[in-house]
Amino acid sequence: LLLSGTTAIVAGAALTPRQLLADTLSPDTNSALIVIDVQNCFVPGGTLPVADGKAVVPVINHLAPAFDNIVITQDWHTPEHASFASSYDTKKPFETTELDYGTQVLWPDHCVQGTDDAALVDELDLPTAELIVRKGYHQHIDSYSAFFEADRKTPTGLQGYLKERGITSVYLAGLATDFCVAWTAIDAAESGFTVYVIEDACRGIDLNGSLAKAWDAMTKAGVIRIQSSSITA
Ligand code: VGL
Ligand code: ZN
Repeated sequence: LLLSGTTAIVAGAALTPRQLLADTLSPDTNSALIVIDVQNCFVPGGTLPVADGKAVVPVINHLAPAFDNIVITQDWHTPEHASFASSYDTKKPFETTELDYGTQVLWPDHCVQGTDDAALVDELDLPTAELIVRKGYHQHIDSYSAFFEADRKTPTGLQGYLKERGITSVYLAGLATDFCVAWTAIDAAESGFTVYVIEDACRGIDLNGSLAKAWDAMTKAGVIRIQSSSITA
């Protein structure tokens, strides 16, 4: 954050003096809230529960009316997906393996297409959401990011959707901070969007220090860390 008089330059985007002084952000018609993987699998009772994961739901529901544009993502794996430990003879969940595209963390079976585990959390109340992006549906490629799959080459189409609709700023919320939120945030920044991650609208897995590493990588990529209290309609 470079402060020069009354204007701050954040990753190329100028915040107006009003936004700076009032310490608030007002999403405009060129902003979108991206709600990442708030699915039964990632909350307590699911197959890959994130501690306190359900706490993001009321925060996101409260934020939603401030946004003209809302996109939802769903982790959406095939049975026997390459990211499941159970797909390998000798692997246990949270170990890693080497795949064509690099090191892959192996997870418990989770978010299998069409199951109740993969459904959005019931209490999520986003009637105005325009698009649901599903990802991780290629058997041999994982996809934490909502923009590019783990081979870092295969696009999901989300960048085209947002750019074609004139979206320039994205606000991220959901699960998990250190995996799908972080990868989505970094890809969004690299794709030229102004990116805000709403910290209290996210929860992390924190596997071997992954949460601190993710914030570090997001900050280096120019992602802006904010709290939901900064957002006003
Ligand atoms: C996620 C691990 C595996 C996530 C998805 O949504 O953060 N994490 N699949
Ligand atoms: Zn997954």
